[in-house]
Amino acid sequence: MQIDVLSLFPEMFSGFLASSIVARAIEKEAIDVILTDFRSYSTNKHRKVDDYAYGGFAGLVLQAQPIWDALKALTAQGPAPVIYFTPQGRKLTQSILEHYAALPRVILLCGHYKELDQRIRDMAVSDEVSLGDYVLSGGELASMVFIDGVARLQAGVLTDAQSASSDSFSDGKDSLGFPCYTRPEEWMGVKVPQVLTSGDHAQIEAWAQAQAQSLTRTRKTNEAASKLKGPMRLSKS
Ligand code: 6GU
Repeated sequence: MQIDVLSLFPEMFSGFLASSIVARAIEKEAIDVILTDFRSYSTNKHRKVDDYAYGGFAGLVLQAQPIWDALKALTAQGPAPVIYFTPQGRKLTQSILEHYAALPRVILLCGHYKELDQRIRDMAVSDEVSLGDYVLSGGELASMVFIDGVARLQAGVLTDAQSASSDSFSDGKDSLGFPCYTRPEEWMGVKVPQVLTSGDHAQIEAWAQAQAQSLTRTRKTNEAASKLKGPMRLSKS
C-alpha cells in the first residue's frame, strides 16, 4: 500500500515512521510512506501557501494552487482517494481503516492551523476524516493515527501473537477488551482473578466475554461515570 502525505510539517513524521509496528511495515514493504511538503509547489515568490479569508473573517486560509499542483503531480500516474483530516470530517472508525487498508494507494492531506480553500475540498478531496470532537493544530497527528491503523492491518505486519483479528473493534465487534494480567500472580497484595489460573478454558473464555461486555456497557453508556478513576493509589506501598 502506498501512502502519500501532503503536509507543511513533514518533519513531524520522522520519529513515528522510524518506530515500532509502522517501521516494521515499511521495512517489510507492506506500506510505503511518501512525504511531500506542498509548500514546494507554491508558485509564489516567497513560497507562501496561505492568504487572508474573503469576507474579512479572522485567520488565514490555505490556498488552492499549491495543493492542487501537488495533487496533480501525485496523481499523474493514476487516481487515488484523497483524505483530508479535519475536525469537520466523519469520525474515524476501525471499519474506515479496514476499507482504506485494502486499497493500493491513498493520499493524506494535512492542513495546519487554518482551513483549506473550500474549492480544494469540493474539487479534489474524496473523504474528510476527524479523530473526534476536539481541536488539534493540524491534520498531521490524525494522519499518523490513520497510518498506524492501516499499517497493522497489512498482511505479514503483525506476528501471530499480535494478531489483529482479536482487536477490540475488528469484524465490527464494537466491543472493548477485557482486563489482562501477567506475572507475578500476586502484586502489592492484589491477586489476579482466580478464574485465570484455574486452567478451565471454557470458564476463562466466558469470564473474558462477560468482562468485555460489562466494560463496553459502562464505558459507552455511562461515560461520565467511567471518565475519572482518581490519582494513583501509591499509599499502599
Ligand atoms: Cl483530523 N484535525 C484537526 N486539526 N483537529 C482534529 C482532528 C483533525 N480530529 C480531531 N481534532
